[in-house]
Amino acid sequence: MADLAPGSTHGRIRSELERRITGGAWPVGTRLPPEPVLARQLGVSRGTLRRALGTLREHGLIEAAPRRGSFVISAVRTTVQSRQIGVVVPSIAKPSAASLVQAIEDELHRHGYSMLFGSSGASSAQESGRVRRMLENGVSGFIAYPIDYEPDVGLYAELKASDVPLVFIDRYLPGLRADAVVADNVSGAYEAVKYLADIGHRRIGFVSTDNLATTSVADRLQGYRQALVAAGLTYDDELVLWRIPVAGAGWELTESQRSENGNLLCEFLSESSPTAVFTLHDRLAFHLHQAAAVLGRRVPDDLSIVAFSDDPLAQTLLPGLTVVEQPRDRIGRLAAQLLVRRIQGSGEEPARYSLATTFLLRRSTAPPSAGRRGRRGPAPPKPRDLAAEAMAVLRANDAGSWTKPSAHQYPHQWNWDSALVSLGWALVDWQRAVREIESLLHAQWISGMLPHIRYDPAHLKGYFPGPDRWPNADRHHAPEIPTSGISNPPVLVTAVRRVAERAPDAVSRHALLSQTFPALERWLNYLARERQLDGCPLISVVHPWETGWDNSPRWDHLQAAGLKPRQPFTRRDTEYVGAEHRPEDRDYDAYLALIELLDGADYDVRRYREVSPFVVYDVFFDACWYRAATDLNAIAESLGARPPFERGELDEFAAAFQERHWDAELNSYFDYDVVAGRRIVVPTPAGIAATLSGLIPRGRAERMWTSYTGSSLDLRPVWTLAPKHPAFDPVCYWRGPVWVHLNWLIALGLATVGLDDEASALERHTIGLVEESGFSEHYSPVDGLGGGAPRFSWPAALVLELLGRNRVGKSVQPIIS
Ligand code: 2M8
Repeated sequence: MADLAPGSTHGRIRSELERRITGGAWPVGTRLPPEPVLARQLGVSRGTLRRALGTLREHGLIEAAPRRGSFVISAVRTTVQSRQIGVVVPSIAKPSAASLVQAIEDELHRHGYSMLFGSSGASSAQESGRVRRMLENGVSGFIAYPIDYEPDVGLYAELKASDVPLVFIDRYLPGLRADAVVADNVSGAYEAVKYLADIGHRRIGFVSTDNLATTSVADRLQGYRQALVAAGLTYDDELVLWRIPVAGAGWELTESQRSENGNLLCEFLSESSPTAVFTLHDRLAFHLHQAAAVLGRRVPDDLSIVAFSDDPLAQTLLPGLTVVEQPRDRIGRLAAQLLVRRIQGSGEEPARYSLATTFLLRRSTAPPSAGRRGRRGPAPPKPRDLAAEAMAVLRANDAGSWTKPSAHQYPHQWNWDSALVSLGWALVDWQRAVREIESLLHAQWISGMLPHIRYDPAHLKGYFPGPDRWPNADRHHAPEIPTSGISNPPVLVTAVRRVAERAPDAVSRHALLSQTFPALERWLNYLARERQLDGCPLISVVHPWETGWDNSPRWDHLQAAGLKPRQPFTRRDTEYVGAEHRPEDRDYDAYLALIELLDGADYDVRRYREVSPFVVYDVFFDACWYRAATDLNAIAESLGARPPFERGELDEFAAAFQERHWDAELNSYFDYDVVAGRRIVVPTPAGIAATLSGLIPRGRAERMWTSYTGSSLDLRPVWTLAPKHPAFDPVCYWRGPVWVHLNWLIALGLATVGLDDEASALERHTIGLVEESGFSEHYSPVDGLGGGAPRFSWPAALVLELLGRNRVGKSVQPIIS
């Protein structure tokens, strides 16, 4: 396969030939050596050479004369681009393609472009053949509708790598960062299925073709599952038929396929007895309609049918088919506009556009008749809708490619929030979980540091401090992605591993792991190398916000320094949340002053420690790092790569962890103040949470947990400061309240050391707390009442995660399935 990347063989050959022409070695009029000779001289295949020659032709340097070869016609490269666009679709006969292509062509024409059309059939060989031929003919970019089974991902990756403008339509290739314009398949399917549930159906089926890895199919299935959850129905394999093969290239079915499909559908209707079915597209609805007729079932009296609409067939069926209409005209037009913008050099980040669908209610749906509802016994009990509420919170806080922790109080992307929130998304919309992770990683600094906030430039007024408080940070990250200058507990690696476990298929799993791996490795390496002081392998944490436990009494020693920032400031955090839930002004003075010191040291921890009173080894942060390193090693192994952290390095870290954090007298693990050179002995559950590292022996973990429960009186677990401590405050932020994400992490730790029953009990309790008090930022351990910001993302995501499996660590039964 010809390599198209600039630093690639093709790029090299093209530059070499260009140099000969522009440098005068081949003056205007020179006839180039015949292709086989030139290919041999340059040591490349003829395919690669042709591709390079094609580009030179595009640039106006050479011209091909029939049967005489290629001639140099100019020594100056012209920038005139071809006004032709390549459009490839599986088949023009495919109903979903025809109107898309029409819309694309109209729009391209409006912009002065014309279209070269290719039909990729059902084979990736044909797909890449068509694309390559078009490239040779000098198209300026592509709009591609990838084939249903095993599209040529490598080919499209090559196009991307060579900066050939590319926009996908209808579906996209997971893991490939390219523009894509698709219907909002998840919401469209959700709306249809939710409608069926709302009119009383309890046995709602889904009929699909077998290309579940195709994103449009996966997303419609996802929407189906989400609607079931929202309606309190349980996903039932029996009600999902996905074994129907995609029709051939000409969209035709052979006689035997027709009867085979008919049999499958009849079997499905008789054995699973759905009262309503949502179909992947309307041709399947049409066949289903026929199968129902064969069985003597009437639509909609005995069977309601809704389809995702692909073609005008929907309007011809009697009774008229209720459909989710795809905005095909808008998809085609937007794809063409985007591509033209790309060709004209727009530097926008690649984006995925999901265009809203329209639900068209016709006559193929009706409430289930009493008789049929009774066929499979009584309707399931009215479900609790905690999962639906949780999903609604996530959706409300969804900023597109990341989730705000809460709508007003925290309008940006937070590092450890997003990491944990991706676990919830993974259950309701796996691709969305991947986007959450990707957008976090896009904010990575050149050094590998992954900042604790990725600011949303549209909401800078809503939160203090903004990027202007980290002025020198600008030099360390991509200019268009403003960030803070500190990091967060590295729970992301563990989250990525879990999200990968939930991948819809092996290809997506591999794509997620292989694509995130390098960035995750750089982050852990940054922490292990750039945050080391005095040869100690533990991580130097430079700011209370970096720990995530902002105003925990673990950091009260900072107050002794009486820090004040140079620049004045106005807090915004108490505008939305009562001051009693928030840190004090003097805490903010210290936070801002530390930022000034850190920024002044240009984020170099060694320079910073010279001037700062705050450098700690946070027991929980260190534990998260160790867990992340072992998780990353496991990811590497699953990818067949060499584990990045060697045993020796991990052992050294483990030894330092025990030495600095374990207090044998108090039988617990504590933080360490690097500046004062002593342990910080404050009774919080940070040491218990550190069990997630796998570094704490079971006996010690058990004793810590028993001592915690023993001193917990009747309070809700897990308080963040012992109630006997003078600073205990049940409503103030990190000075006592219970946090759902911390409970989740502690349960993970308990399960890690084998305290499974304790972990389960804590998980159950946590779900109960949310059921009782909603999705709050935190909860009072005294009465369980919610505090801080409302409708918070991580309780929503983690409740979904907890409901979605039986046990931490031994996951696997998603609620939704
Ligand atoms: C809280 O921290 C931010 C600063 O990062 C704030 O108070 O403005 C903490 O609870 C932190 O752990 C959390 O990640 C963040 C967003 O939920 O809020």
